Amino acid sequence: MVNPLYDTLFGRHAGKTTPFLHLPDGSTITHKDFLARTARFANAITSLGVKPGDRLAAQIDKSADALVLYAACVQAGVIFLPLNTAYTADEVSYFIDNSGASLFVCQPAQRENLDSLSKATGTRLETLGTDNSGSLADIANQQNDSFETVARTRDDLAAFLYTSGTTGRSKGAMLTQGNLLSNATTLVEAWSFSSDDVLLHALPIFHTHGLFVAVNVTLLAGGSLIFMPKFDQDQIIANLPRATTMMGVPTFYTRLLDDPRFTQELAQHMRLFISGSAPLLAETHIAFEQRTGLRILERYGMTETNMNTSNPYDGDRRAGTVGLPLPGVELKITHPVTGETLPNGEVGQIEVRGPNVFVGYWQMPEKTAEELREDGFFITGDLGTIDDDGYVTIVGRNKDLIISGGFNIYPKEIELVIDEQPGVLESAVIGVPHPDFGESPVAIIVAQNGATPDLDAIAGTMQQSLARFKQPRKLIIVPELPRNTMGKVQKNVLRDTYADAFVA
Ligand code: MLC
Ligand code: AMP
Repeated sequence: MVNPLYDTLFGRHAGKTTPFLHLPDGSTITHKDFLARTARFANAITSLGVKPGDRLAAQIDKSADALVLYAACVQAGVIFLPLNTAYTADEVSYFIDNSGASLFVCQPAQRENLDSLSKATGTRLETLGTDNSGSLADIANQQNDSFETVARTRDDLAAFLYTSGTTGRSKGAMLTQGNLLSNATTLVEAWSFSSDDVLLHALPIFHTHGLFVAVNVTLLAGGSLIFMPKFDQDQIIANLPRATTMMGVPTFYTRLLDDPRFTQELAQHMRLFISGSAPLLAETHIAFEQRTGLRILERYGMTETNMNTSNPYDGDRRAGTVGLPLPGVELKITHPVTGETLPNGEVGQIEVRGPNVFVGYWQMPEKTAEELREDGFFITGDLGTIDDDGYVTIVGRNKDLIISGGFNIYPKEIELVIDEQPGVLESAVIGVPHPDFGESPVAIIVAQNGATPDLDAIAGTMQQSLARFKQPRKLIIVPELPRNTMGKVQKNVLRDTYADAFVA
């Protein structure tokens, strides 16, 4: 194979006039047309001087062309770096600078806002809209619809996904062609995907879940996607009858359950509902089964590892567990201090090894060494147990992380911003239960002696520097933070104290 990822996911569909994308306006894009447009984009980025191994960063709205851009990068051997559209210019500038991207593609409306960033980093800026608009689309429209696929091996890098860290500094997780391919192959088999599948796609495509799981699996199986711009309850209800499968974060399922239109009749034809990226409460799993007669299949993954475990397709899908290690994935529970493997039933840190595990963080060898052991096991930072049947249950996290509606929020990043504000001595950001997002951040702030921090001004500053989903919905001033005898802030105490912060 010239380029394993391109050939296996995209090239295999050459010439097929069957639909690949069903768009919200009722139109469809066939595999053949998708590949022709991919070639135009591959020509376009190459004509701009982007070479194999270069990084192309994209912060663009979800659209068919956004997916084409991903395919074009794979075909041209360019490393694809998708970015959450919620990120502010401050956040984006770090990713562009750190990755050394040679091309940054943003939404047309953002060009002016991001122009100075592009000048400061020396990165070329082009734009791409959702409707064949933007400077990159203009260039692509002038190109040839064939492109000589760039040769790659499974060890070549295919994508960088930035993930924050407990120090507040984001790290670029480097994923190879082999990482993505092995996981897609495993999942097609594990979840019985076929060319008959029509996946209702409402996830963003800048993360593992929406891109490397939902899209790659469907491509490999030869199925099609109902490609929706975002999760919209009415649209989901309207499109369910045409779908056979759906993948979502738990918020998708709790929102559907809150909707009386989501009935057994509407859902019963569905082959499979899959949940991941955040804990699906056992009560949600049970309520879903009571409503529809179907059991959600919960799986567990990470940016760095793709998917690690899954409940069985055929067999017992156990509520509150993330199922069994996927074929080819080794999983063990270890002691957080000694690293020794613990017996079944004991809580420890979850470590995984397999062809799905990334190769390290971009230009951060020390960070890589802290989490990726020399023997190939990756320390996930999640805490869990394995039972005697091999089912894994996640019971907590060994990392200070909040997951809100499937988006990761690292408290440190927010605390660093708050601590710099006038009148603030220190802060602690904690995640507490939220009825819609599962978890949501609350900022607990201690004032400097005699000062009264302006909470509105703090919220305003956060708006400038932090994506909306990271901004705590509640800021609370307290006289002091609870500390243990070592002086460490006891976030568990704060989480208990403010557990009801979002209870209606
Ligand atoms: C949007 N908002 C969020 C938010 N999403 N706030 C907190 N957490 C979120 N996840 C903000 C909006 O900006 C808006 O702000 C307000 O909340 C209400 O917006 P909404 O319209 O209700 O939200 P919506 O647009 O419907 O988005 C919610 C969502 C979305 C859950 C559908 O966040 C989503 O698609 N999440 C999926 C994330 C995902 O794909 N994760 C996979 C990571 S990969 P305001 O100012 O208007 O109040 C991974 C590996 C693995 O984890 O295992 O899969
Ligand atoms: P990310 O870095 O965005 O890829 O998020 C990965 C993290 O999401 C994991 O380390 C887990 O903490 C969490 N996660 C993913 N899937 C599940 C799940 N099914 N149940 C609980 N947590 C999950």
